[in-house]
Amino acid sequence: MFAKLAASAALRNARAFASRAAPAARASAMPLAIGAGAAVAAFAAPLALEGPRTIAGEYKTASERSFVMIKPDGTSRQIVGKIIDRFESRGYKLVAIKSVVPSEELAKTHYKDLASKPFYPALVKYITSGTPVIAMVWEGKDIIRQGRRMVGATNPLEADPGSVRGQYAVSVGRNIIHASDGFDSATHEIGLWFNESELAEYEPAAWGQIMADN
Ligand code: IDP
Ligand code: MG
Repeated sequence: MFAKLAASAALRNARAFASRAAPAARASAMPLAIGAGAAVAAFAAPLALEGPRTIAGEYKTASERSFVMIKPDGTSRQIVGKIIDRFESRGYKLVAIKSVVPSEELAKTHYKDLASKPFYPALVKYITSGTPVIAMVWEGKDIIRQGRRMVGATNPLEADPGSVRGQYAVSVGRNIIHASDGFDSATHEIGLWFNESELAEYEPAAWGQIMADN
């Protein structure tokens, strides 16, 4: 019952977001919230979004958004700031951030496409170990593709040495970080981990310079 209510609330939120033509006209920006054990409000993700703009912004524009998560090993190793710095320094916009100790239901939903894999039970156990993950939404031009490049290949052995996994990880089972692998998954994952009211709408000082095409 709760899941159904949460799903319809999340869907309503996402649709309301999708229907907004002018993001600048949106109501007051929400403050960024970070706090251990923050509750995750929407367990069931809004999937059936309409129009080009979803909770993940608009693909291939400066409003594109990706879900990026520092996994428990990244938090435990105290490299959260270093990882955030890479995205911030590159010029991407931090739209939302919170510390979450994921429930089993949330972890299983997030990784549901991998449910048949032999490593799935261990993966869920690792994500729900009790050490928080840092759930984030980053925004900007090509953030989905660029985010994947910055994160590096799934197996750190194949990750570019300049990537997060290439610099900080050695094992595929402890690869530090997650980033959405496409616009559909970004829409699904942002909707799963965040309510629309948690996503800030603001313009960083150098945004126009950084996102300019000419
Ligand atoms: P991704 O995180 O690069 O998108 P996926 O294939 O979606 O990679 O796998 C999700 C996560 O599952 C990986 O980041 C890693 O934590 C874990 N994983 C993937 N393949 C393996 C494996 O072969 N052994 C153990 N864990 C794995
Ligand atoms: Mg993946």
